Amino acid sequence: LHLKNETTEDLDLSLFSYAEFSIFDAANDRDNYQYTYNIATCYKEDSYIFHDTLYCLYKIIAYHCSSHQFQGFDCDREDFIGPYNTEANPRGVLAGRLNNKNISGGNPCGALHVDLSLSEGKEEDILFIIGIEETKEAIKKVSQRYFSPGYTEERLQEVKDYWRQIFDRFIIETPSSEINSFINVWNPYQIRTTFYLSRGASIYEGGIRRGMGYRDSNQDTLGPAYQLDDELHGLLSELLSFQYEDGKACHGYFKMSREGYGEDPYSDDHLWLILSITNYIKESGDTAFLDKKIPYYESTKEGTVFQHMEQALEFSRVNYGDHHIPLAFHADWNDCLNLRGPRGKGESVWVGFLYHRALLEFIELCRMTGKEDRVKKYEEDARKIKEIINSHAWDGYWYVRAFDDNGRVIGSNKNKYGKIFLNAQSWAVYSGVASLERGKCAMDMVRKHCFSEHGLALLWPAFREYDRSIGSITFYPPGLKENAGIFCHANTWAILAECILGRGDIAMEYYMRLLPPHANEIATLHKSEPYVYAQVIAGPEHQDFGLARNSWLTGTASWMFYVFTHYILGIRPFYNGLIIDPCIPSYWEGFTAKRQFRKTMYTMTVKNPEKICGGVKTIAVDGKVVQGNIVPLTSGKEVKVEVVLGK
Ligand code: IFM
Repeated sequence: LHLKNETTEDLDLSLFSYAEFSIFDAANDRDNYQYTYNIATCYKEDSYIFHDTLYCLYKIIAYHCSSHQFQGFDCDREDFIGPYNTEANPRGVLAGRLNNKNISGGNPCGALHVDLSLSEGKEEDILFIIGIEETKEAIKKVSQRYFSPGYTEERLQEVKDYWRQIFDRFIIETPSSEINSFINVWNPYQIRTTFYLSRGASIYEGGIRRGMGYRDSNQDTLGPAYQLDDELHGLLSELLSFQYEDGKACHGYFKMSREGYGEDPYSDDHLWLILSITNYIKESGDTAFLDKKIPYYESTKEGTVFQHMEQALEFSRVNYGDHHIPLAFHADWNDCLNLRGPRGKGESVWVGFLYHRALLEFIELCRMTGKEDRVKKYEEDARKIKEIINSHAWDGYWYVRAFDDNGRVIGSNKNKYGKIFLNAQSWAVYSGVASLERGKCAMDMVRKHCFSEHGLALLWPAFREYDRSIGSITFYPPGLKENAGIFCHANTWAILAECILGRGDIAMEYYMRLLPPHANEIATLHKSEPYVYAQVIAGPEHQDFGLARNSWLTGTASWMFYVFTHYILGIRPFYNGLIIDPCIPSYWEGFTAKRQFRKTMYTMTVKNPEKICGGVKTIAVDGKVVQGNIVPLTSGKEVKVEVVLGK
């Protein structure tokens, strides 16, 4: 804490610190009071508060201390906060004195009372430390180090430098200052968080409930791939080790116990592997990863990464329903579309799109890594699923979303509720299944039925009656979450689809609706933090239309970064170079970007003299014009790229 007395008087101040301790298992602390209230130990010894409950089992001591001598302390939350009070008006602070009482049993905390005189114009640093170590000797050593002059500032500088070198890997300057600050700082910070935590632990997510989500973690690698090298390799290897021999994957897993869950498969989990692995190889050039051997989850058998990928595709190839569309199983990306039914025949058109996209990525990978012999087979699989979807799933103006166990269509104009689903249109385009004509028509219908001032609703109209054969989506209130909420994650794919269609103005409009700083203007309605993405915003059919919920751990973060940088700016790592293919709003005059790719830093200037959305006219690399729109790989440390858009 840095204090400066800017008043014209000398001040006598009382400072209070407060840290709640967990008894090594926060969930148990919260719901097993008969135990936790009778086991806590917390006490003052020398100038420390120690909390060593269960030291015998875990050999960990938590502590709290200050660089300044303290006049008083509390070790029990009830003592410090006081009956009927909260952290907003703690009894200890109101009374100006603490109880100086050790506890044996109770609700452990560390609170310190430091008195400080600060004369006019003076400033002073006060350090409060909370930490854990194995022994009291270690605690003393560590804390004394932090108390030595300059040490803490140096450590803080290290943290700042650490983030600076991450942010410096991708710095942009566009005509929008909000976008610049978001892409240069906030979005990279959030995608790092989701990379580590998946949908595990946050104020909205109980870590022990879900652990690492399988589909989630795969998607969480897409955005931050440019920031991570070994760690990305590590996470992908871990994900592959939670895949079964037949190709399906666990739905989630716990890192420390290595337990996976979800034997009853979801229809999409395994397919995301193809997208995450190909993205990793394009970014890193690490084709050797394909030969790495990794065991399957339920057996001692190992397969190479390439074999794991083939197995994933195989699972979707052989598990199809009456229309030859992939089986829906328990659910697909939409956890709440539960279509399997008693016959197990529900089909997911959306998984068909994901499967087709995965096939295209895999075919490209085979071509670029000398595995030409595999190409024909997968091209044939891709041709088949594309044809099947186009003949069974086109509804006239858009693609349907699924078929239930009885073959009833979902996401059709014939339905009363859920006539059109956003994902079925955006993925029709992204997957490469839709023709340009159908793709444009489907996305126009999205604009007509799902678009709103706060973003795109996941479907229209919301379900208003419980329907067992469609699943839990039908019991959410209309406009919330998967039942026609503005699911931010799914909005990213609409932006992507619009870029593929070349409609940069629409893509930017959708992007800006969800950009968190935009929420500053509607803060009292939106309620979520204006510097992170939230999972969902209440949709137009809900009374709180515009209210955001579940910020931080959402796939929106990774995909937004990916879509903005790969598709709007159009800077896409590829196996043999950096693709430049912007799809920007026509009113932008251009932008600049500094982007690390492999070992090289690319400084790019993109000019848009004709005020168009996309289409590269010329690219010059270090002053030399190159053909096409791929900046070739180089061993150089820095490369200058000048791009002019034009017809
Ligand atoms: O796709 C899921 C995700 O895995 C967890 N949150 C909800 C999403 C949509 O159902």
